[in-house]
Amino acid sequence: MKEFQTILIQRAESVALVTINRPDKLNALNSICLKELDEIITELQNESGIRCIIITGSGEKAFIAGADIAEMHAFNEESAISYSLYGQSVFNKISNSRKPIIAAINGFALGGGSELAWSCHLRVASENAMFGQPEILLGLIPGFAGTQRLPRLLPRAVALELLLTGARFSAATAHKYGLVNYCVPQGEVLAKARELASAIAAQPAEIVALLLKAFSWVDENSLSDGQLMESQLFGKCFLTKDCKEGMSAFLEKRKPNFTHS
Ligand code: CO8
Repeated sequence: MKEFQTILIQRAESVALVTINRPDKLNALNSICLKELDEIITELQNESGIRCIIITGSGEKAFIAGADIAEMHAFNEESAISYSLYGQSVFNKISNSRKPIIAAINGFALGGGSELAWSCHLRVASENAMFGQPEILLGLIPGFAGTQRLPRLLPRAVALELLLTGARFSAATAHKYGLVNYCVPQGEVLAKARELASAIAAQPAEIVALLLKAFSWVDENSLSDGQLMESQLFGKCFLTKDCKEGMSAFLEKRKPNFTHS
């Protein structure tokens, strides 16, 4: 298996743990890191033994403290656009993943770090996590879709205030806004993310993929188009073995034995 420079990968019980590993730079995302994240997400899509993915940051202090400012400092307009487009494509790969991806946010999640968290399907934060889109304070706007995803997750005025002021906000506030599913004591974030991942990994994988596909259309389509697409995907459930197994098990008053096929 491929060795990565900036990413650690552990696989256990159908769950892959991807750790952004630049603790001396608070896991800031540089171009190597982004490319490796791109590669590992693609690789994990194709691993039949993996049914859920967790992304976290190395150490107790940071999830990801943003895009690497030292690297961005040398950008011009062209390279900035191209890096932004590439980052967006990697984060889209995360949000369009057919396997659920959980962000385990264990500290600072700033700028690109927040944007990565917003692109995950579910988010678990530790009480010491600190969020924010501080790009404005650096003379920037978000480039990894923060201007687009945050207003889809929050009331618009709240999102705009956060983007305009660059204010940091705590995990408790993120939880109050509904931005994170859970806010847990420091040190327990991975355990909670694993608990959630195990519960999801136990579900029939093909059906989970269909569900994520249906869910991903919420932002892009009208209710009536979304309903049409849902019907198509509902039909596809009946092409899987697990669909028959799930309903047979109910009728036979036994637990389903899903084979993820
Ligand atoms: N980029 C590069 N290096 C970083 C970053 C970063 N985002 N964050 C921290 N570091 C480095 C520091 O430079 C320092 O390195 P060194 O020891 O070599 O000087 C090391 O990590 C430790 O950081 P601090 O000493 O600053 O630690 P503190 O505990 O004092 O502070 C903070 C922690 C508050 C998190 C502080 O480091 C900070 O403010 N970091 C920057 C946060 C930020 O502004 N993030 C947003 C960046 S912009 C962005 O993400 C845009 C995304 C879209 C890009 C689109 C591309 C075109």
